[in-house]
Amino acid sequence: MAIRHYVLLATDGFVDLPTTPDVCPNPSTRQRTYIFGFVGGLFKVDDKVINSTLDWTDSANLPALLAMKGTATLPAPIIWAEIGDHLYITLINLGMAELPDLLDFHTVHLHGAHVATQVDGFPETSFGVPMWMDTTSTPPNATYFFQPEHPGTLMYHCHVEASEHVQMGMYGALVIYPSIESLAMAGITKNEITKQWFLDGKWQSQIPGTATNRNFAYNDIQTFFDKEYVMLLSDIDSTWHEAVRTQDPTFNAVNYRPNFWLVNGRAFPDTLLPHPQTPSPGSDPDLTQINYESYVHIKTGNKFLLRMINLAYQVAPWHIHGWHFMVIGKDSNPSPFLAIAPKLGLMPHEAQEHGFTATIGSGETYDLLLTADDKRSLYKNYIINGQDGLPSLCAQLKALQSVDPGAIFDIPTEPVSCPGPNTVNYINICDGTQGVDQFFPQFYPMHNHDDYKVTNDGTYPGGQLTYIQTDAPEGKDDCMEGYECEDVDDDLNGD
Ligand SMILES: [Cu+2]
Repeated sequence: MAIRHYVLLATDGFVDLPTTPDVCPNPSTRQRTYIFGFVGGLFKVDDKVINSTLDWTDSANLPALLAMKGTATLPAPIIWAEIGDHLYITLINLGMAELPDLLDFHTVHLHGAHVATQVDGFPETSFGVPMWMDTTSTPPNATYFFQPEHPGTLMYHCHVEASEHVQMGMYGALVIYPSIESLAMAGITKNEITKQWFLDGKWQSQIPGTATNRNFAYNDIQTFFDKEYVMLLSDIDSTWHEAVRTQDPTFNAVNYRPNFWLVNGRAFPDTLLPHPQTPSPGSDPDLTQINYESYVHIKTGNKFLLRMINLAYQVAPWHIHGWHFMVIGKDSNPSPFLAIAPKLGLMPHEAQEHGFTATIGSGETYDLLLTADDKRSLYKNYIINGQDGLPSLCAQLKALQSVDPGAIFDIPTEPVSCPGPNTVNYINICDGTQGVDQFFPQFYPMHNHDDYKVTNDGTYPGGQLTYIQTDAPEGKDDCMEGYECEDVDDDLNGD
């Protein structure tokens, strides 16, 4: 159990949205869009100060806090905690750099949290935090408190004039992990000496010794994941944003017509770039636990969790290529099938909710678990050698390339560095220039299946689209015949 204390500062800022599909777009082609948002982040964990600048009670910090006015980010910082933690969020209202006369209150509503109404952040039934006017003294503030009882994926947003403040960008992800204690109550334990995980005393060899309680989405052994990604969806009507910036009273919110669709605050192709809010590696694990990266990068065999959050004003049919997902939770409740299947003696694939498109309404969250199954046993022979009288796909691609070199697309590999990102295409991979396997990496898109939302103001591709890069299985890069290598893993079933 920890006391985790965040400080959020409400203010405004701008985002530069891409208008072309170039992976490293020219700054001159970007559309500058006005936003509201929160800055700040984790202040303290117990007595350990993470970011001393956020100590608003220290008058020496007042200039630095004031300098954050106008620096709003999209989305707001991720907030996370574990079951049993005391989560505190102090809100300070910096006011708007662009609109100094806008004296709106702000709040923090922890969407989906079982909190008392006093700290629910709905101003009409509680309170708002007024703007910091006398900047020679410490800012007015209020501290919200949340005692998380259930793991899961939630969100937070300002609830003042929510139609406008949410659209303007005052939102972020809220993630609650199981604790060691909550896992133990579900029979899930780890021997810290042998680094083995157990369920009701039975060794779970599929869970690596490096896993922690934060590799589980819920208090259920089936919710283990190797990697996790937040996919926070939102949309923007840039006409509305401009009307707020110019304080044009003629804009009517019921005429909402979005023209940009975002994943973690960015539209494709920015979704492939390193997220500006990700701390540098090696910094405090309290800061690096989870981030807003949206280019999913995994190894074959990994289990990866997509924490889908919809803060858009439109329903998002989220479609994932490559594999079917398993719905392990919705709105921070574990899927009932997780408990039912073992009782009926069924395997997960026999009694779980699976799919390839999740329809996510505004204010909903879904926890989608995927396993990057190895496709080599079914597909590699055809692609490399040809089969059933058909020539290899590699030979077909070379024929296409000779007709039009542009027909073979260069795919930016993660992490994408600009300018001059590394790219591969399937001619390179067929030629074995990516290692001896001739099959990896693989790339799968995932996107909003209202495909006009895979545009930036009508220009395709853009919007709510990102990729999953899948590399060869761990430690088997030099494995010539992949499916034979997989058999080695299958021997480790722990029985
Ligand atoms: Cu607000």
